[in-house]
Amino acid sequence: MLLAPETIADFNQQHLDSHRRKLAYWTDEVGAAETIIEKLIAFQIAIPSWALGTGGTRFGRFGGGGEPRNLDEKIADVGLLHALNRSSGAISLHIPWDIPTDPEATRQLAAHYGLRFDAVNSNTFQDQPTGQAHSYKFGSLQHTDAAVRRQAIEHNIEVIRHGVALGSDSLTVWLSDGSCFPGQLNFRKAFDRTLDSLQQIYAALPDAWKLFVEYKAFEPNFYSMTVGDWGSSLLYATKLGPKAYTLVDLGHHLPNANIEQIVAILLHEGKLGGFHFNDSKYGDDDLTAGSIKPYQLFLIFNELVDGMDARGMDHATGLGWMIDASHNVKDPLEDLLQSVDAIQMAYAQALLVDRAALEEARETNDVVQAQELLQDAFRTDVRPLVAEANRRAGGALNPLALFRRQNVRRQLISERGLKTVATGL
Ligand code: LRH
Ligand code: MN
Repeated sequence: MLLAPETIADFNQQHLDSHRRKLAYWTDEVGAAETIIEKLIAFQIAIPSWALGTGGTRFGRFGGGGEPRNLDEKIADVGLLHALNRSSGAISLHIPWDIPTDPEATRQLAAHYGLRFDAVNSNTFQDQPTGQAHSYKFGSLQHTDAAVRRQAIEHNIEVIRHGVALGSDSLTVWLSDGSCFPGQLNFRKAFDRTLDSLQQIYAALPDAWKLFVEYKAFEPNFYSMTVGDWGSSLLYATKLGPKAYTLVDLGHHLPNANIEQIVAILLHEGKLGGFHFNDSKYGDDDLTAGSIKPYQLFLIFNELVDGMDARGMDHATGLGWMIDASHNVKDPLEDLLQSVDAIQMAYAQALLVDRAALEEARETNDVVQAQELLQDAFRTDVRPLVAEANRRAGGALNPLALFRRQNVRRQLISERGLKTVATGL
């Protein structure tokens, strides 16, 4: 056991006095503190099974050692994150990178760490070395060849079967389909073929399941993407039916897109299914959430709290909260701890916003006051609340500091070796 509960309790005991001093401001001054702490405890973020190693880029990969060699070790790593912050209580699998060969054993192992399975992800953006008759070079669900579309549809239905065996209740479909050059693709035919293919996948969904249609502006196609923006994703999800929703990956937008406005409208339409949280400066950089544009992450949560309350949605269970990241220069587990922390802070700050005063400022066009109300919340240090939520849930006051103090990576290297490479990105 890499992290015994006593180790966490000892760590918290050593930091309790300074924590209590910081928390005092909150519990004394801010009436909402208790509510925010309870909401943070309930708020669980799914960890991607494909982001537990050092993916690198096409220019190079600089592994840090001790990477998980199989699904069981991946579940153990997510279990470790969850033990540290008690906010990573779910894992999102990617098939075939992480096929659960013994789903019941996998389910029990996950339950042992307090984990459930969030959305399962299909993969028709790579050709598998074996067992795949047709190439996805020119796409999958859009492909001009019905046999290729059939193969991709069958794969998605198989992924649903894996998900059912694990207790998941949603499928995320991200398509790399599109074109690299003008003239290459008949956009209308590609749309119709993709819709028809998605309809066959939709028809295979169990009753209580959701289908998340993830859009992306570019990469690996660089002229058009067949599900290229929120509008096309919304169109597919609307034409598919009530179990289909859009999925917002923060890195999948063109530069300077107003993602918080997109989120507000999709939520208002009842067609927002969930998120792939990360951050980016240029493209789909898959960087640590909140590391480049923390104010944008706050503004997104501000729209989420506003819109979910307007629809009476439960914050913790109403949407799919998932991270999608890949790592080049950071320890994958440290990076994920930072992302969960940033998401918790953005959520806590959004819960601080005085919504009645904000609405009044908006209705009276008091632009300055509206900005002041948002920035007051964003400029408020909510870290003591996040730490207290972690502590009350049995986690560490400072998960990253304890991860480092315990030399977890060195322990993983001694257990798994320096050269292990995890499947995924
Ligand atoms: C595509 C994407 C998608 C996943 C993949 C790992 O860029 O965001 O969500 O399937 O990354
Ligand atoms: Mn994604």
